[in-house]
Amino acid sequence: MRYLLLFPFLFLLLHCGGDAPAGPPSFADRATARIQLNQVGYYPDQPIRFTYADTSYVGDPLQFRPATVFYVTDLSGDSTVHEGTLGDTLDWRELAGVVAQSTRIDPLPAGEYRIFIPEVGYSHPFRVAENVLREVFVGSVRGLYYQRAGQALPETYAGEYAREAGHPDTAVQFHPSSGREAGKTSSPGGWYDAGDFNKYVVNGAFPVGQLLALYEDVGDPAADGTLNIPESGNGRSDYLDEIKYELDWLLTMQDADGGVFHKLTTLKFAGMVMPRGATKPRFIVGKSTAATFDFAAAAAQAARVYREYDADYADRLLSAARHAWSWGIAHPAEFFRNPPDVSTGEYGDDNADDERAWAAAELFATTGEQEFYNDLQENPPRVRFGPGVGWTAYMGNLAAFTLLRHPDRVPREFHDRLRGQVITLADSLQLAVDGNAYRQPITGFGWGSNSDVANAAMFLAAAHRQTRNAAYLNAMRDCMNYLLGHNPNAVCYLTGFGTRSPMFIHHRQSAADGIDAPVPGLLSGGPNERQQDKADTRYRPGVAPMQSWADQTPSYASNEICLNWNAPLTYVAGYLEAHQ
Ligand code: G3I
Ligand code: 9MR
Repeated sequence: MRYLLLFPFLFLLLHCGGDAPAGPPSFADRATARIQLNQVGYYPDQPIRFTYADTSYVGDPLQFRPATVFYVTDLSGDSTVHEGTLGDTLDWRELAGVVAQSTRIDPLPAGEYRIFIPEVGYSHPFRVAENVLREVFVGSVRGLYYQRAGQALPETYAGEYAREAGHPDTAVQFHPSSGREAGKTSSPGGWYDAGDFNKYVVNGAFPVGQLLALYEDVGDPAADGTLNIPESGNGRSDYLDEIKYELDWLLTMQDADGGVFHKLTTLKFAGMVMPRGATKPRFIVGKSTAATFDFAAAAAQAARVYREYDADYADRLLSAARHAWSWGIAHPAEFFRNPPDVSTGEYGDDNADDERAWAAAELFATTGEQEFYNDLQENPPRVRFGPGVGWTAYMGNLAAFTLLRHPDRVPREFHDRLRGQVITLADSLQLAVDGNAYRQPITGFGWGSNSDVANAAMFLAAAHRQTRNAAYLNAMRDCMNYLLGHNPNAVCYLTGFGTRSPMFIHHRQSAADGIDAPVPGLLSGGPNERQQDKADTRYRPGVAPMQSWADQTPSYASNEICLNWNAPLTYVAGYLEAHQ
């Protein structure tokens, strides 16, 4: 124990030579990336899991020197509240690029702490508290507010990230691929998709569905006045107010025949400028089966959720959903590909079965009508998970989640079949979390891999809703630990949270606003072993899949932000907050 009283100064001597400077160590430059943990915090009943790893990427992990003892100190590092021995040495080089010791500590009392390992250093601080993810939830929803197109963000709501409006989108040209004669239309509002200024129906409706699922699963997670957005104080849920900003835009993308246009974009990506500075002409491009069914699904789901918020609005949404459904079943194979003169995001998908199942499920849950149930029998939801399943196929899971949410409507045999599929897949995800490096569920890291982790956690929530099995909730918490800092990059991937978070996201406003810190509450895409942006990005040579991430603005393949990456994070944080 005597060692503990001296260790801050011994640590400094060991690592800084000469006389230890007076006073406690300044931690800003003392926290080491070699001790990795959730940099935001843990619930009072949640074990603390941290990993000590050799992250000297260019070094040889086999030179890793295992440590034996660790100490939990208070925030100052001056006093010890717990000590223990580290876990066995694990060879995680193939997936995570490290040799490491992963250690579990029993839950700690509420407070602020650090981990100290002699000869290694201190971890970033972390909290133990009730509602420890509330700020992450609020921040992640506010991240969507910062994505509002066509609206100035005043300082009252956006603080230092206040900006002028860009992209009014009130005179948008029809591209020939839309099927409409040359002309213009008004399609204002909605959220920018990601680091770019474009708006895509597939990736607008999908995150809306995930966000509305949280409302259906836990109730209103952000009541009036809790998000500090312009609608705060209007007597309605701030959460639904914010989502309505996207829904209102989606409604403008429906054609007179019920079909839904695929996207609203410039012909090419804009430069890294502020919204106000991006003035190239914008076009309504394409009209697709996937966009139409995704729109039908989100609108039908919203018709349920907004019923009390605004009955007329709910009726309008349901009518639009029905109209879109009719067009979709009449045009089942209108698959989108960028026209030759368009090079913005594609969100192309040559299989609309998942989107159709999602639309049928939401329309059946909202209306109870046999047509939609019959279609589900012909095209049952495909319950599945894997790297990259996100915007291309996660809709099958959303369909299952919705049908399980309505046992009153769904015949028992169908309900129980879906329930069994969800629980079986959730069990495999939970086992993966228990067995994988850094206790997260994936072994393939593609574009937006952080959303794969969050989507897996959302899937675990669906099984938890059916069984109340705490193991699923614990696995969700492990996924959140990974996203918030328990990873080989030792980074909290949500901008503005934790101690070490992305500073150079691929996000035009953040790159152009003259403010060092990026817009907060945006989830970086995460490690991507394919490195599609390697012509513009300096990845560390030979990095393992889980390390293949670069905090560099040009890295759109690992460090962009995107609506369908924030949405599952929002869901998981909101669900965990509601089930502490
Ligand atoms: O579908 C295959 C799957 O079968 C395979 O197992 C998997 C292996 O990783 O790859 C899957 O295809 C990937 C596809 O996304 C679907 O996940 C492609 O490799 C991958 O290149 C593709 O990346 C997409 C990227 O655009 C390029 O098209 C991302 O998912 C998508 O999030 C991203 O979206 C962009 C928008 O276009 C523009 N706005 C920014 C946004 C985020 O970067
Ligand atoms: O900024 C664009 C980002 O939103 C897309 O996800 C990405 C892939 O489609 O493309 C980015 O734009 C880059 C383009 O693809 C290549 N030249 C540089 C552009 C800005 O980084």
